[in-house]
Amino acid sequence: MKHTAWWHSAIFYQIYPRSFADSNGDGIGDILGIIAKLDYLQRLGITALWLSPHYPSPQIDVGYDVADYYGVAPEYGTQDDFKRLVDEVHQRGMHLITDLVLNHTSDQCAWFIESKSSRENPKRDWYVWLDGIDSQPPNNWESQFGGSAWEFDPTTRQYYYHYFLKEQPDLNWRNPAVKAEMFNVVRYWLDMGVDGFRLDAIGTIFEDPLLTPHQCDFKAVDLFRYNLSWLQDQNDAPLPADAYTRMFGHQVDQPEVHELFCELRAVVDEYPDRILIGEAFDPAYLGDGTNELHSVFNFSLTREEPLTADWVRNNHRKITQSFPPGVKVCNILNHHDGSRSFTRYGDGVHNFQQAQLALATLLTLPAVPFLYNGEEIGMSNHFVDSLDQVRDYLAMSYYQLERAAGRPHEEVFQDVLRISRDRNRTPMQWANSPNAGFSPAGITTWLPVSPNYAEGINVEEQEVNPTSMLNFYRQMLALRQHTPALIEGALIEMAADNTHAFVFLRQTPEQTVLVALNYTAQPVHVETALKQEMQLLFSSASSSVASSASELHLHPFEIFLAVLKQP
Ligand code: ISL
Ligand code: CA
Repeated sequence: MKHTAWWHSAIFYQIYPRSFADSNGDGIGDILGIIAKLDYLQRLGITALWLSPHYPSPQIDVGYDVADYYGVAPEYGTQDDFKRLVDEVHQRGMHLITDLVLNHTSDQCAWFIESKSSRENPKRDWYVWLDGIDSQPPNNWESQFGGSAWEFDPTTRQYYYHYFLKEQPDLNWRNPAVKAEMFNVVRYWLDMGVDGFRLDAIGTIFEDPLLTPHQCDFKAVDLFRYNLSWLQDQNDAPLPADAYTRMFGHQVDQPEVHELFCELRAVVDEYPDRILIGEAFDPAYLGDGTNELHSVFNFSLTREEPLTADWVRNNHRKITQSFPPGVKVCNILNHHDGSRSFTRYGDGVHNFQQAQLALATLLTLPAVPFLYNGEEIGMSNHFVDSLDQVRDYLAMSYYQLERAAGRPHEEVFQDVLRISRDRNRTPMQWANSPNAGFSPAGITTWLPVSPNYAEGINVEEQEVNPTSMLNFYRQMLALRQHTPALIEGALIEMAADNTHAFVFLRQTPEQTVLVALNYTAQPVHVETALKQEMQLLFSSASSSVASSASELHLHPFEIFLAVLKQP
């Protein structure tokens, strides 16, 4: 019998631990909180979890600044709590992958504190230290979060390199001791039973050893400015498509990463059924399909504007052409870095239906779907009220740069709200009660709770409402898991030039499913040339008028699935 890897048929759910469930009422989510919600997740149809960083951290980048790779953040719980989480997940037949931040540590990590202590310290070379040139940084490289990528250390009078915040110094992966230590970390968590890792920012691990300066007439902060004005429709002078490459090209995607992935894969393969999923969209990271990463994220499916049939179809074609056959890419529309899709894909009138379509898209394409906590109840972006509530230092970095450039507070703060990833990281809304049931009444949660929990955007009320987003998610997840063609079937396009609806078959030797997704507010008529009879699996329209497989009459925003009878 063919052995199908567990993750090929998985539905993943990202838990952002700080915002998921607070068991001890301190305003911060924690591991016991997660354990208490595992039954909820299982009933939702989730089969695997991705946990954002759970390590001790000063939380300058909400855990993506790791201070101790062998520990558990005390505000999240203990090692025993974490072990219990792994056990409880496994007892339910689910899997758990954790986040592994390889590129950088926190500046509070013992390794960096040692490295920084003197030029002679044995760990000096664990990070990227260089002399300045005429009291200037070693070159003009910038941090992706704005400003120079080099920070001067007055004690040892050298600069260290940081691709992200200055509190996130980059490790020197050309030092074998760094690699050995990190592989220890990997074995440590695999020994504890985690089923694999989501590899953070893996394109950034190596930099150009020649330190070639970039040739740009703009700064990293201009990329933020540009994106903001584009979001507000103020700018259609397109940013050159290669702007990010021109800015950061020498700081990312160096060829040595492939050798490293081969070694990392060998470590992970010492254990049965463990996986590596790279936070990157590059088929090259998969090696020959067996020797580097197991999968990467299909970030190019995500977009700022509502999904369209052409967008999804073209993305599917692109994936088919650029990824080796048989590879399972990971599809994702929501995560902790991006604006929530309920807001992003909504036209302001049909957001609910557009969110349902987005889920149907994720669950019917040939890929491994990843969901993000809160999307199952239709959580939307929520802005903080004032600067002191901002927790995302990326946004604060932008704020400081813009203020230093002389722009007024009020104006820059409006930009900060749009940039700040806080908008999509607010606490999970469990109930229509104070603090949305995330924390007890009267507690100040680490980020403000969105007030729309009182308008039905909460788990408790949606549980008992048959037409809620939650029950739609539950129904669609179950449908996918009970329909083998949606998991393993090949995708065959139908009506390939229809600009309103994406219509396709998912087909295995045993089963053929017809999927039709109408991304528009108009009814659509589609002819498919299919001769078979069909049996309805699901329609989001109250009275589906699709009469036969050869002629589909789709309602506005309809999601339609049917099994074709074998001729
Ligand atoms: O969040 C982004 C910009 O808004 C992304 O470009 C992000 O910086 C990039 O995808 C890498 O993200 C990962 O590493 C970062 C961390 O801040 C992100 O939360 C994490 O997903 C540094 O560890
Ligand atoms: Ca807590």
